Amino acid sequence: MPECLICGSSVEEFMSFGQMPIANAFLNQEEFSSEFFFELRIGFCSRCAMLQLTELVDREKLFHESYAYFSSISLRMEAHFKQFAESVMKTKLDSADPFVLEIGSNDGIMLRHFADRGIRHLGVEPSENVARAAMEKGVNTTCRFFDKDLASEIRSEYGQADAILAANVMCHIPYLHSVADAVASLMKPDGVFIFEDPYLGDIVEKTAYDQIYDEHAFYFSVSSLSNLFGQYDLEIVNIEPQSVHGGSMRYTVARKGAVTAASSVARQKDREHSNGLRDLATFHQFKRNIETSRDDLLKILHREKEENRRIVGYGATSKSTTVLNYCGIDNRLIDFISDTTSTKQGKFSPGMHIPIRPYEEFVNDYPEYALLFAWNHGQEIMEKEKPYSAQGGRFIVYVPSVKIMA
Ligand code: DWN
Ligand code: SAH
Repeated sequence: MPECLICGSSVEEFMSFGQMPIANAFLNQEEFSSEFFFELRIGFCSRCAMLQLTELVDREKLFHESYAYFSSISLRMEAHFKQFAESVMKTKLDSADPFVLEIGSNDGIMLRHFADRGIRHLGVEPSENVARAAMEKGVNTTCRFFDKDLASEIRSEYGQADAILAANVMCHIPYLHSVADAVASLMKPDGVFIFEDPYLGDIVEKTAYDQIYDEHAFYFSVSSLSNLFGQYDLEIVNIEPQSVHGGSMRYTVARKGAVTAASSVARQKDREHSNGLRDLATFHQFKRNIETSRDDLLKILHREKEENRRIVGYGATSKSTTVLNYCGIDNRLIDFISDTTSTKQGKFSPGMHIPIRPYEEFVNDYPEYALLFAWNHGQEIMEKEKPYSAQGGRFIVYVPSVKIMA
């Protein structure tokens, strides 16, 4: 049995999604024959309640000079991170010359607000292309992977941080012990570490199995994270559910005893207990729900294709790589996937090799159906696509359940 990356106990591997390519490795035709595959497998540690991948891909294969995801692709995410930054500025930066560190700062979507106000900051971002985009916005960025060694270099150069921030990156780092240790040494005695990631409760409840792909080594709950931080004299002192990315949780971590933890933290842990998020049986049921979701989706796609309806994918998300490859959806079912990211356009989807086309091709020749891979941006997209719906276009969605929507 594989060992838990957090507590070393045995992990019960309850599901394989089969051979998978790298979720964000959009490719050209010449690269088809050398495409990299691994087995996407997932397991649950009953001892510390951590859901995790049991086969990991080297980080250099995932995060590099041509990383496909630019955070600033969504207006809603821009607004979300502006609010996040403003709440930190308002409540956590009352020292004389505060210093803010962000792990996984991508194209500067959050840190630019600190840069604009002249606040001392540093982004740690290993993917060079997105780091460059941040630097072009005036965001001070170091192009490295965050770990304990880098943290001690940062501490010598900048001193300890008032606030360490991270969004959708903690769950990407398999060596979380090094990160927790680094946070403990980099944070001021009264500093905070605030981070958010997709929440396990939402993933299970909504059968959002497409959150499972190579970059996401972990699927956090308050219970599993409390166990980790407890080992570094840190504790979760607040939690704030967020609606982004299909349901996320924002955690505020402080040194043990520095702040009184909000009662919502213990309450959420109790809720997780009663909702079965600490029980292996829940994940066996999750697997059955995933299989049903796949079967229901394939039924609709085949039925509509037999009626000669055109189906186009909407949003070449990382998540779509899991859905397409696990369900075996190829170019016979979907004509192309529309995406607004210029670096994805003209390429093909990992594994299934469906063409990625500019958004204008969707608008210029509306299909009967749009399979909504970017379902987590559903509200923003439905709003933008009123003209598509008005002329009879329909969305096929699969989270939280498979259905056709206007
Ligand atoms: O955790 C991660 C999250 C934060 O971002 C990373 N591991 C990678 C990435 O995941 P993703 O690729 O699933 O993220 P999104 O935000 O769901 O991607 C949306 C995609 O859809 C982008 O390629 C842009 C595209 N899009 C579009 O074509 N039209 C998005 C919107 C809002 C649109 O209107
Ligand atoms: N924070 C952004 C980006 C999330 S995508 C947002 O929420 O939109 C994950 C980002 O983390 C990528 O830009 C990736 O290059 C970066 N990353 C991955 N591993 C990392 C590590 N060990 N240290 C710092 N950043 C990392």
